[in-house]
Amino acid sequence: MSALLLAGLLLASGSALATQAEHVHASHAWIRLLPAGLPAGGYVTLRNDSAQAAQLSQASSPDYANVMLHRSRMVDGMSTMTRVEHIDIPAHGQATLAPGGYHLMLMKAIRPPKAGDKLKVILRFADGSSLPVDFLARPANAVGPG
Ligand SMILES: [Cu+2]
Repeated sequence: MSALLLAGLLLASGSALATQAEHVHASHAWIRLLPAGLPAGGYVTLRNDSAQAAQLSQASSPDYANVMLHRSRMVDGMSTMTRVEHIDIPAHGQATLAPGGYHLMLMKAIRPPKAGDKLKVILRFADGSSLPVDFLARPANAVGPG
């Protein structure tokens, strides 16, 4: 087998084995800070450029003791939120984490963050791969990434 052919085979198998984290691209990542140590909401758009669905299964941050995946929804006219096990990112599609829907719930800040800070969140996918993302901290009255 020629060296060139071998290199081609290795490249082909490499792309087939690409992790979910390599296929998912994060944008518009921001955190809404709330006063008095209340949990902060983390929001981000996750775009999947793969032909395979990806699944966000966990998140953590060096700046918060605990990060959970949550979903807000209206039940009988009241906004409630529940913990979810995972958030699907369809093949060639995206998942939008935004106020009123899916979000990261960041609890117990290790140092009190302030607006303008960049906070690192590590997103972990169903295949075990992980993607570090910088989130911009915004004040309580913010409605978007600014
Ligand atoms: Cu929540």
